[in-house]
Amino acid sequence: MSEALKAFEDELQSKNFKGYWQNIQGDVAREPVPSFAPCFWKGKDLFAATEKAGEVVGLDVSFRRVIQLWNPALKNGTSRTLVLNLQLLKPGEDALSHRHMAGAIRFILKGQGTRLIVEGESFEIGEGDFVTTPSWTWHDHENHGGESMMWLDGLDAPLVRLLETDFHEPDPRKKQTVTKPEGYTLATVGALRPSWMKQNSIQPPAFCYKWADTERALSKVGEQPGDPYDGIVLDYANPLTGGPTLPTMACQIHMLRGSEKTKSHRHTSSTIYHVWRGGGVSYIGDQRYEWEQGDSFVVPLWNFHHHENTSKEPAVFFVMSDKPLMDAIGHYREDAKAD
Ligand code: GTQ
Repeated sequence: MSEALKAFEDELQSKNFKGYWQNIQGDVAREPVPSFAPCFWKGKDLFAATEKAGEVVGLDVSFRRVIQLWNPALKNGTSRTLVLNLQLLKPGEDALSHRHMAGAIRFILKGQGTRLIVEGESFEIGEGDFVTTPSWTWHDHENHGGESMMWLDGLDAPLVRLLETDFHEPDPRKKQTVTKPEGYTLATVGALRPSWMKQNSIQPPAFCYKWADTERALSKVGEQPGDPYDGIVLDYANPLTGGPTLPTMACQIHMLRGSEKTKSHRHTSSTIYHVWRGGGVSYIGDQRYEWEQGDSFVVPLWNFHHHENTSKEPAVFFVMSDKPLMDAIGHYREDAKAD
């Protein structure tokens, strides 16, 4: 570099300018290179850590007793936009009410007898149920049953951190008063709806999707070809619009039939998988991961991936991705690997 150019660049910098030529890459073809790698978390380790947290971490120390799946390449989160956590609530415990800009979902892994209260409605939850707490909705959890409860929390907190829109408010009431009758939302946002009710057009109403319904749907459609890349896929749809679960995340159930092997593809959304049932193997980029029930892994954007159910029994994933974000800004691209 000439002395004159160096002096010019220094002068630019002193005035908070930068010459475009100072960018490292030239006018060359490029495609996404994620800053984070695929990562895999063993369920046995996650459950052991969470149980240990149950012994040594009280709700006075942590208002949510949560172990986060921390991708080592990122400063926070499981992917650039989403985080998957495991939460434990012991019998007799209340996780107090608050609300935050981050939208959240729960997928219940273990236990019965807990209630999630969201925006004045109490949802009774059990294994396999899926509940949304959209952005800025009051939510508290109470375990008045006899069993410890564990559920996956999925949040768009890393995205919120990136956008710096992190409003957070503890509820002065500590716990919400239940103001809506049992089954209220189910009865008001389905195919039959009170015509005067105006709903938020961006955020869906908080909703509980029961495992029995998921299982029934899987059994009704499980003989169909499904998706060549993901097997049988059920969307947890926004109950009002049929759109994605939340504006920032799409949650799904994927089922691979016995011995099913999917084709390989890649896309600009990043996907987090949790193995809910079964065992098999996934290939992500140049990594190979063998999985069993309880394991989790993340597929960063633009990594080719495919899955293989190595047993004769169905395998089921709980899945969340940031595809709605990519769709909203026209950045979604998908590419199949040539056979
Ligand atoms: O939505 O209550 O896993 O505030 C971590 C922090 C869940 C929640 C977590 C939270 C929540």
